[in-house]
Amino acid sequence: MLTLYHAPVSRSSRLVQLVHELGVADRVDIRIVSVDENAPASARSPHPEGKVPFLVHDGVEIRESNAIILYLCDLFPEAGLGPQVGDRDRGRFLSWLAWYGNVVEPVIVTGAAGLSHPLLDLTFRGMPDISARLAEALADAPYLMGERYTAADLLLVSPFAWFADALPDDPNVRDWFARCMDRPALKQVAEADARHKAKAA
Ligand SMILES: N[C@@H](CCC(=O)N[C@@H](CS)C(=O)NCC(=O)O)C(=O)O
Repeated sequence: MLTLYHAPVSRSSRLVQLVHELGVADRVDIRIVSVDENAPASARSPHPEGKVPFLVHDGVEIRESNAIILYLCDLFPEAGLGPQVGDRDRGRFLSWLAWYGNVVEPVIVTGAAGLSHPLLDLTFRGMPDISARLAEALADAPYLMGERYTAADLLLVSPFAWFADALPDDPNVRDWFARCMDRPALKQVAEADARHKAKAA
């Protein structure tokens, strides 16, 4: 049994999108939880830090968006949203997922917080390098892995939906952003999230 703990309009929205993109919405129990620390414990995510997304598969707990994405893409390979072991593209796919967590989120979050320090630049580089990596990948292809949309696109596009000002000023990157934002599964999740928010208000 698969249970995904989700708080509407949060980092877990992209995991709900993935469930729809994979075509397995009927196989995943999506439980709406609160990440408000004042909410009663029974309404909060069972994640050890109270966060979302959080996936539980037959009692096995999986944390962190990129780990959950990889786990689901491996569990449901038929959808072709992530190259599998043995595929030459697997390494590139894993690199995008890890780069997101190890570099992109820290750079975008520290930038939004107005923080700067030489050690941050040394460790993570910064937006110019992120822009260059994306522009390079998208110069000759519509998606990060080439001709096909994959979960790497789903993940890497997500911070720019929150921080539109951070979107690189490159026409191919902007076209990629528009293509990824136009996914029916993304619209479906946005509508469902808005309904939950309205009900909770
Ligand atoms: N690196 C984690 C971040 C998860 C995260 O911080 N989620 C936020 C929601 S956007 C959360 O649950 N915040 C509540 C809290 O920190 O207690 C991931 O990508 O899964």
